[in-house]
Amino acid sequence: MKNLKVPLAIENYIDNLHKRVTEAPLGRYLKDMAGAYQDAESVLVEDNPLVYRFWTFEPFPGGEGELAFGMTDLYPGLVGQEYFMTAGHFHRGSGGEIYVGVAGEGLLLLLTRDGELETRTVVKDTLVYIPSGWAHRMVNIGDETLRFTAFWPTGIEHDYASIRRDGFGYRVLKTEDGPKVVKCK
Ligand code: S6P
Ligand code: ZN
Repeated sequence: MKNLKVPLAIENYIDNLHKRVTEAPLGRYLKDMAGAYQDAESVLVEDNPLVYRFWTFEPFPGGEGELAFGMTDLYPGLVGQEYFMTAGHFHRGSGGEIYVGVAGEGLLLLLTRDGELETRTVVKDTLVYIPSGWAHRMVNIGDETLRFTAFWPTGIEHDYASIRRDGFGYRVLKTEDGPKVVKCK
């Protein structure tokens, strides 16, 4: 068997995945992604909240056809009317991904480079297939931490720059009638 530095089995993986992947999770604070929100500056005057943390595991060496995986904890919160969300990214070139909801309630935004949008609600045990070519951003529309696991091909590059530059085209706002997806002007 190839000597991949990857655990072949993780028992009770929801509780243990984060202990078996990157030693320290990556934390994204509001300041790291201020441009993603319409009204980050007014929050940053007072506070710089931790929006989410994520752990990733890339098998090493990760030859073609291997899989990377990870887990994200996206905290509940608002920036103005906008829910806490991930930065979101495209995969450069080709490469799909699978998200599986573990806890909480999320809305996954999927976007093509032509601006076509799809949304899917993600709760515990929801599996979403993210086709190659679609950017993905998770939004926490619930009151508790949204936890999801992700599986994607090794060797792909994450393109954050496109979303940072062009935005996602849509915002998810908290309203009296629940979450509302609005097109950015
Ligand atoms: C990687 C996968 C996730 C995200 C994580 C954080 O392909 O989509 O592990 O990296 O949810 O989101 P983002 O947009 O900051 O990478
Ligand atoms: Zn991805």
